[in-house]
Amino acid sequence: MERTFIAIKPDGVQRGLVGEIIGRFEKKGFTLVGLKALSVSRELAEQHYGVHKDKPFFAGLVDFITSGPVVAMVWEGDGVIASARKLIGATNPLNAEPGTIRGDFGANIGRNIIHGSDAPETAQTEIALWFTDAELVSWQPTIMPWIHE
Ligand code: IDP
Ligand code: MG
Repeated sequence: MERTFIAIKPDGVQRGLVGEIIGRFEKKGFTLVGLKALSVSRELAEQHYGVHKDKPFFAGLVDFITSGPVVAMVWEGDGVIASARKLIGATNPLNAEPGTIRGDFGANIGRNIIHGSDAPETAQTEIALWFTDAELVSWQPTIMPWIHE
């Protein structure tokens, strides 16, 4: 079963959006298999955003993600990687559709509330970067036959 890495960034946590965001993934029918709140080290931030290290916004991005608590999660489900990106919305919240998390709650590209893996390879790398195997729980919600045929 496919898994993706999702992180509520410090702006989402500070603004009290943790419950709202988790609720959207739950109600969609995905399964929560990992969850923790943490202070992100600069080392973890720089590794996580390594692909952007030459971008002009990299330093600000690392400063921001290390500036307050982050809620890191792993969600499981058929097609969850691409579907989570749709639930999250466009990178710039001003371009994100209403009904998406960034579209409903964001107003600035540097404060876009949430991260989601963009492809199977990045999902695998990011899950391994943020979670140990022991922190992930494999389980089958009993309601699953009503969510997935
Ligand atoms: P994504 O989060 O939608 O995958 P990426 O292009 O991977 O977007 O960029 C990673 C993060 O870097 C974004 O979520 C956003 O926080 C930040 N970012 C991207 N582009 C800009 C920019 O032009 N200015 C400031 N921050 C940016
Ligand atoms: Mg990205």
